[in-house]
Amino acid sequence: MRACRLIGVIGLLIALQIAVVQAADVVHPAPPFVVAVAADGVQRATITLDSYSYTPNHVIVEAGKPVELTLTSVTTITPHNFIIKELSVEQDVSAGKTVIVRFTPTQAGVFPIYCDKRLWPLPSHRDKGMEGKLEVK
Ligand SMILES: [Cu+2]
Repeated sequence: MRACRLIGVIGLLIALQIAVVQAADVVHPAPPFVVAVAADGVQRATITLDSYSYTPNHVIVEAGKPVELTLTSVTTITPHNFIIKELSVEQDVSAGKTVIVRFTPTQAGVFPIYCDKRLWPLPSHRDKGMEGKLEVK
């Protein structure tokens, strides 16, 4: 009887443990980053490029005001790029380098951001999750 009870308690503990691990695995997407408009009217933000991510990966800006994004790569070898096809933005960012891209979105919408680099025959960086979105309001 006692052994049964012990086994029951152990079973419960294991179930709790599994529940805790599963809760930790739930992905909580980072909230979108709303870019502030500076006194000079420019919307400035910094995006960190790593293998294989953009941080933040969801950026919100206003239409009709210039956007200035500082792209900082924190990789040591792997080159990346930053593409927003619909806005004709295509910028290479070498490993460990920082570059600035400037553009002015004219219409509202949600535009994909991605890195199309790939080491053939491996999947592209975008396929490995290196993508985000620019939301224009
Ligand atoms: Cu890349």
